Amino acid sequence: MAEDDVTLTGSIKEKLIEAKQGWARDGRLMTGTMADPEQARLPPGQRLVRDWPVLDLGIEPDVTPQKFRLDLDGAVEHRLSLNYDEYMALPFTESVSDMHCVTQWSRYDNHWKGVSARTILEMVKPQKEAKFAIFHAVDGYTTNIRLDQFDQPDVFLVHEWEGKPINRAHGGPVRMLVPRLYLWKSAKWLRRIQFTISDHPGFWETRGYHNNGDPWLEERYG
Ligand SMILES: Nc1nc2c(c(=O)[nH]1)N[C@H]1C(S)=C(S)[C@@H](COP(=O)(O)O)O[C@H]1N2
Ligand SMILES: [Mo]
Repeated sequence: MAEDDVTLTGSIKEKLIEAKQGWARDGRLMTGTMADPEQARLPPGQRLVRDWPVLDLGIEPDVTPQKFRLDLDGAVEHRLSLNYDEYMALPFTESVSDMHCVTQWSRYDNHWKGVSARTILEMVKPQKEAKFAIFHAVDGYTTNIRLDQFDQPDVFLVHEWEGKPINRAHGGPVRMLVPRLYLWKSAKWLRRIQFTISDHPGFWETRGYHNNGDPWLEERYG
């Protein structure tokens, strides 16, 4: 696996992970309200920030273009394994979307550039039985969404934010962006998208976070 030779710095924030699991158990940050995304741009319990905070498990992999690899596999007709140049040769789309983190910050009007999920789907052609997309990252992080949530016009593999390459702390060179779900569903340092028939709850989903993560339904913990 390519991640074996990627430099990892820092150490896993065990204390932070335990604290967040505790919050999930206690239902911390829950307002108990719901909102309609058509009516309310800011989901319940969220507050706006101007800067983009960094959140991770304490390890920030140094994925250079030379070490970059992206595997698209699982229940698909065409498996693909792309290096950096092959990724950069894919058709790019620009988009603007809001992001919402379960730790209660939201940031509006982020400008992204990347490859749309629908372009990926056209290339790999999931089998009829495929129902989930599982994101795997270089730091070992995983997260899961349903295939119908992946197959949306605002879902992207992104490599630019506000006109600049996404930096290492935010998951560069390439991360996921699933803007209508809490940001923990948007894997940084994307290494693999696995299309599966059965669900595979990921890092936070198996530590008390909600399996779906819709901010307007306040699906923080589940
Ligand atoms: N690979 C990886 N992706 C990840 C994480 C992580 O620890 N590793 N953390 C998730 C969580 S909990 C959040 S809130 C967002 C934070 O993204 P940001 O640091 O760019 O704000 O990344 C998500 N994607
Ligand atoms: Mo998070």
